[in-house]
Amino acid sequence: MVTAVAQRLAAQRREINDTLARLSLSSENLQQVKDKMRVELERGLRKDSHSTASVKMLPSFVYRTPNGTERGKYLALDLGGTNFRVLVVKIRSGIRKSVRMYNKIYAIPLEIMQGTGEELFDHIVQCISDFLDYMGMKNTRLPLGFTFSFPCRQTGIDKGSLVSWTKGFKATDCEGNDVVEMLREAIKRRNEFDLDIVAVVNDTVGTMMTCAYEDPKCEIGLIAGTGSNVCYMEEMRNIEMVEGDEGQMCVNTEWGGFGENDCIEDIRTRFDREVDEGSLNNGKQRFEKMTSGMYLGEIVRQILIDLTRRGLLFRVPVPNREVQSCINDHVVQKLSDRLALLQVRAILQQLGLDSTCDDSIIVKEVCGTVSRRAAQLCGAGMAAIVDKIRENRGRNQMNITVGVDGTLYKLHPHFSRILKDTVKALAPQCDVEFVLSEDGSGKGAALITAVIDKYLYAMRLSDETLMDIMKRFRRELGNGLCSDTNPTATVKMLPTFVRSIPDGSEKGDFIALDLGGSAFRILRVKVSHEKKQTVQMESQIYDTPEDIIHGSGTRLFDHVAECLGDFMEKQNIKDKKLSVGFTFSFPCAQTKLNESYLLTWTKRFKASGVEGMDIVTLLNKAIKKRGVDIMAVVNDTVGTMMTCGFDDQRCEVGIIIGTGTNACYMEELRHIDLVEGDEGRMCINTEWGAFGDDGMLEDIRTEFDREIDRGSLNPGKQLFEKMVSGMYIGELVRLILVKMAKEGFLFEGRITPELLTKGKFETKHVSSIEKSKEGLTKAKDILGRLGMEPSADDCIAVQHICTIVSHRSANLIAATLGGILSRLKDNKGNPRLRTTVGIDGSLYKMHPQYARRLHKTVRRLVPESDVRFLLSESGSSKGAAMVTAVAYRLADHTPTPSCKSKHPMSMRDST
Ligand code: 0WK
Ligand code: 0WK
Ligand code: BGC
Ligand code: BGC
Repeated sequence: MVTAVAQRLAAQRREINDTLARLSLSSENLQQVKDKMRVELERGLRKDSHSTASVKMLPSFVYRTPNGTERGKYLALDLGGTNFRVLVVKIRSGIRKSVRMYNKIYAIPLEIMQGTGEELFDHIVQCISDFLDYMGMKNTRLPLGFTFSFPCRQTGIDKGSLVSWTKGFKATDCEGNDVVEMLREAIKRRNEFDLDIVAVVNDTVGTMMTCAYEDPKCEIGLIAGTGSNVCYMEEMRNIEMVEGDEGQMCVNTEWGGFGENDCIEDIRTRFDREVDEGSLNNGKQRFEKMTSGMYLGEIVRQILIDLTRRGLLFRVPVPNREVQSCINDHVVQKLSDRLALLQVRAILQQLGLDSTCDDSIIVKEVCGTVSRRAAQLCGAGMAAIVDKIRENRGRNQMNITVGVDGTLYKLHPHFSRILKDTVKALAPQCDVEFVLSEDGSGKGAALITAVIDKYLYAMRLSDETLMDIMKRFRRELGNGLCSDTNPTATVKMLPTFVRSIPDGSEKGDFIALDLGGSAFRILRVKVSHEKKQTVQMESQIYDTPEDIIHGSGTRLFDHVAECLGDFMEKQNIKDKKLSVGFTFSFPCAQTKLNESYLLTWTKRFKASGVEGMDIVTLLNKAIKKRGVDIMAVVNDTVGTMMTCGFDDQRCEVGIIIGTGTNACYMEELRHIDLVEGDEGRMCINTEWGAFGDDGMLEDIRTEFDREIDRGSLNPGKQLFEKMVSGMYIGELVRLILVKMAKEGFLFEGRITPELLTKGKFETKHVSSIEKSKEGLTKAKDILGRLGMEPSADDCIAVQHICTIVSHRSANLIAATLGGILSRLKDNKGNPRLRTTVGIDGSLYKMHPQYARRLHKTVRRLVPESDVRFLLSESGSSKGAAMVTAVAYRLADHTPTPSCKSKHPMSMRDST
């Protein structure tokens, strides 16, 4: 009897051992797995075999690990592990180097994981909204790093299309789509806040960055959690899917797919195949299904069912599904632990399984075997990677650190040790240290955002900062208007003596000169009054060669006079006595419509002997009574406002965003101390280009802004203009490109003399590079013409930099315009302001996104206003003619009480 029982038990034992033996891997097996993994790594990197490789080796566009100089405040999302987390991360650099984080965990219900893509991303945005509310940060526009723990084919740091869902996710209409775009669209749909998604990273990459922040030797990221994956720093020369051979890039291996080409069928068991068949993505992620937390429990369950069916376990009959739903990786972890058998039985009890002591031993053994195999397989895979890195560097010995995260690694009692032992055994020439990531990959995502943003961070201005700039500017408006503070005010608030916008009664035949923008134009403007008021214009553009605008004032005005002579010749109006409206786009202290003293040159002009002089006198001297009469001098902003006022009576603000930048608006006369009188309004030329000349913007000016100023014709002046206007934006981008190239972030560190030459990278280049469709090709062409050979990702980075610089310009102008709009609203004492802003200038007109961004930010900063932006189709000269017509009418007929200037200049004799 005893012998029969013992024999039966021994036979059963043998059967169980046989079953478990198939899950036990010998060192030969593991060596083979390592070798096969190595082959698949290489195949994934090579162009010719990439598409069929089971290990996809996806470029991450992360070129280096943190170096402690990162700083700033970032939002981060962490999607794809057990928990979905939203985080805010504050990074300090230098002596106070630190990272402080606050996060909130949100559930992703199954119906969302497996619903539509739109529902999933709306859910994500809802969680962000809740988090921002909770943190009181709804109006803060922070850069965001998005940890998206699924295989993504990236074409840039902020562009990545989902290859296929893994783990428990299966949302529709996502695979093949850009996950950053899907998130952006969801944010737009919610229309509650705005975020700058700067980077999308895999959780392995985020984990590597998080650990590398503490340990610079960390160049590998491992996730052993719900899913399983690794990334590492590969040599660019080996990554054939990305251009460039210099330096390194982090590659997301997606080793979970290892074996999808049947290369590990020899070690896959029927239990593995059953788990695969029962999964959401049959045939996919075969390696993951043998190694990660989501599946270990399932493998154990399959084995227990098999053993039960064969009468080797739980001799009491147990319904399959029962066993299915209750064994998951947590159970496996518990059961593999040093738990006393009683406790194992207790757990099985909880799962509704009556078990004997033998059963518990067998269950514990099965769990141990399954998780041991998982750890060994990961160890074999890791050994392949560390050995590849060692060989990449041609070293015999190598120390390296692996940053690790994931519940399986963290919680399983033996997993990490077995993995480490396997690596040691299979890669003896590598001394591999495993560092557990304390803070998850969200921190890493923020660090990546910071790395990218290291140079650009300071250029990203949150709404809070913009609001603050708006307030500062608003104060400067007041200082400029008040006679006590005007002398020290940076925003000079220059009276223009234009008292109203066109009222439709203007008429006459005028000559308009338009000097100071990118083109010097002379126009003939006929304002007639048949049925309705119409304006006819003929114009001609004349050169303003460098030697003229940098020569003497006499030569400059003689040049203007010559051009005028030539124009009048061509117009056959030599003998006609015409009034001239002179658009002179520089800061002038006007004492009356046709007496205007140049305060200082700006933009490209630097003619001597003009600053402090009345330019009408200078021009008159040059034209020597050519039968023309200069009736009015206007700033181009004023001309633009008048031109737009001709079509829209509500227009009371004029803005130029061109070579230079400036704004004017209709101010209440009672507020203009520098002009007598309190009735009515007068147009004020703010000269906002000089905002910050007193150091008021030092907190937002960057090293690049300082470099621009140092290299300019007028250092220390027009500091605001130098941060935002067309004359400088191209140069700002060039300086950033040179800096990032010098630091090896771009162009593999190579810089041509052309790119090192000031002014070679123009603002028109920025505009064309930001064109969504052909922008990247343009970048290649433009840089190619500067002798550069940019890689595809260089072009993406260049486009990104152009976007940041031009976006800052639009945001800053929105803030100063916001200051004017809020003043206009207060002047009118209305709860809501309805007004029109006339606008002109090549940057605003040519740049593909500029206008949209400006309008959007104005709406956010000044919500209590309805602003219509009216583009001036015909330039400021029509407006100048309008002013001249008004001046002419006033000069002729009833003298309205002209307001006398109290400007110190007016005290001078205007001879
Ligand atoms: C924590 C990381 C997250 C990653 C997760 C993986 O912050 O990005 O996806 O670990 O571990 P799991 O939660 O899947 O066990
Ligand atoms: C066109 C206006 C002119 C103004 C110019 C500014 O007619 O008065 O100076 O726009 O734009 P920019 O040519 O500097 O881009
Ligand atoms: C995904 C990887 C991810 C890993 C760990 C896998 O299913 O494909 O992108 O890194 O899980 O979360
Ligand atoms: C000048 C302004 C002008 C603006 C736009 C600035 O440099 O100071 O007077 O309105 O450029 O052309």
